[in-house]
Amino acid sequence: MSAPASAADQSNAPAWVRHRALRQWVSEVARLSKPERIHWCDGSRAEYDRLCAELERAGTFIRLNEKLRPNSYLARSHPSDVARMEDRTFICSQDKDDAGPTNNWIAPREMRRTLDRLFDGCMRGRTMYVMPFSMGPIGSHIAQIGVEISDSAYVAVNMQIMTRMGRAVAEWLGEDGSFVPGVHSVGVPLAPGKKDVPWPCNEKEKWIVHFPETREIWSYGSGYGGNALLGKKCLALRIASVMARDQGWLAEHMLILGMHSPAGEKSYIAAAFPSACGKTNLAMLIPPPAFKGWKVTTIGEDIAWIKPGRDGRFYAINPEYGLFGVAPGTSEHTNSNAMRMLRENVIFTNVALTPEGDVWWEGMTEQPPARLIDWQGKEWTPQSGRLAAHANARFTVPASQCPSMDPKWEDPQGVPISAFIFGGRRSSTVPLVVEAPSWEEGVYMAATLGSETTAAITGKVGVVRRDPMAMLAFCGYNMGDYFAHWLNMGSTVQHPPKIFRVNWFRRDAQGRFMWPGFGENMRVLQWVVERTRGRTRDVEETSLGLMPRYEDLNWTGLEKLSAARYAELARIDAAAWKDELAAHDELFAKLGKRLPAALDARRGHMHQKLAAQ
Ligand code: O2Y
Ligand code: MN
Repeated sequence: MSAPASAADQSNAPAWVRHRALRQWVSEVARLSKPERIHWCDGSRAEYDRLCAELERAGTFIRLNEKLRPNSYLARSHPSDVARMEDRTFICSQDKDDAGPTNNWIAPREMRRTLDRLFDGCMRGRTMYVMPFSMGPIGSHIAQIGVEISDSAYVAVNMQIMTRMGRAVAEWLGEDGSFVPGVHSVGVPLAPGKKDVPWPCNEKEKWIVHFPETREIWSYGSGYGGNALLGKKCLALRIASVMARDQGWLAEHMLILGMHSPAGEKSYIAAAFPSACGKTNLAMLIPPPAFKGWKVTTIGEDIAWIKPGRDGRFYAINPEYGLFGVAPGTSEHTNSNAMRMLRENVIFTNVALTPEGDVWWEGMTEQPPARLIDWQGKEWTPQSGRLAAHANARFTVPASQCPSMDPKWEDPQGVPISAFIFGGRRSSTVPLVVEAPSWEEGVYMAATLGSETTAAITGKVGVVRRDPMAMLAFCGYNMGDYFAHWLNMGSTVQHPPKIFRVNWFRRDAQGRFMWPGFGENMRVLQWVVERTRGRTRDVEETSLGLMPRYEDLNWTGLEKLSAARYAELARIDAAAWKDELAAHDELFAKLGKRLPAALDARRGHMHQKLAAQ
């Protein structure tokens, strides 16, 4: 039975929406934003195809060659709307200290006044799409429901790939289920008779706003990725991190992979890396031929929600249903699973178009094609002296198409986690792999994670940015409180995962990468798994933690990586570490009084150990 529509119900909800408060909220947003029509997304294939056809007619989508890339599209964004915007992202807690010094903050009352102004009439002339979605398998005790309202059909089709979205979620919500509301507008009302542009966005104002206490998201002015697909960074990380703090779980910027040994043992690892460190490649790793009988499977490649299980272990799910992955650098050599995943049913954004109607991006092939249309729609040749695809060009694709997906990737109970890995892009200082001797020391390692920036997100290249747990841009509350939460979580389970730090990106004096990376990372992962199973007892105790000796890693098939080279990869340079610790001090000083005393003490301890080295 559907709730009877009251006079105030202007939500245009279909009968399958029985949730009175949801209808009421949609009516309120409609009254404010004044769309021409309201469409409730049912999540069907027919709806997806119809919206894609509309996007094609509007010039937003170019349909790719059906033979080369079936059922796939290319979208080109406005040049001002190409990435997440950290400087326009706000955590509007009541108390500024609850957002903390690493987040942008505006008082909620002031922010709501601004939003009232921005959203008043902002959807005029447009369709308002209402999208009930589930982050995680519908009904999983680890999953959460969100409802996004957006005036962008591009967002609606991307949300259908990225989340479990539509009628089934509204039905699961029933009459009174709880959900996180998110409102998104491209911020370009259409005057009567005015023709739309292919990528509407507001060139003057962009806002990505979170109210952590009331668990709301408002996004204005951008149609791109994490700014607009509100299930991903906004809900699954910023809002979920607050829920996780309050409810005793973890919402993390982590991939989850499965390690399957020739003896039939399975272990799951969750790993956090800042953006642009090859997370997707690691999540889909193909072991080198020498690792006969080993298999790596994928549960997720960006976000993990992790809860204590009854058996004293942490259990994790991937809350997403698709991937919004970075295209440049993806190739048969770096990630052949991804290349297979991208053969059909893909939305590409800001990649280049070939004369045959297929896509191309830097790194896809060794030789670029002789002619292309670049991401801005201009003629391109290898002599043009500019990128053909934008550095942050993306693909949106169903996770189910990834050949390495684990049979348990949709298990509502999640998978048990044996190890956490934290890694960054560091050309010096940080050794290949270090195991933390204790949970507390692991939290210190994770909290002080640093990574060199790349052009894709910041525009600046090679500057070390502290990115605690790879959550700097995604933690919805005070980073000091987040560290305290991590410290506490270690004692909520009997068997907390071991914690490791890795660095695949160390360079030699000539500036060349010293570690081959990609599939060869399997050598480190195997050691990690063996450590979690208590197999390799002999390790080197160093001032940074426990490290494998050369003979502890499996070098079969990579004998050219000599013991001397490994020694360089594992070297602890005391002078560099002095500077590194000074950078940790700077981060901790910034966090001030909310920094847990245990981490401050750890820092003192490390100073002593390194000085004694
Ligand atoms: O620019 C964007 O909106 C994408 S950022 C992104 C997308 C997928 C996964 N991770 C990230 C990230 O920045 O961590
Ligand atoms: Mn990410």
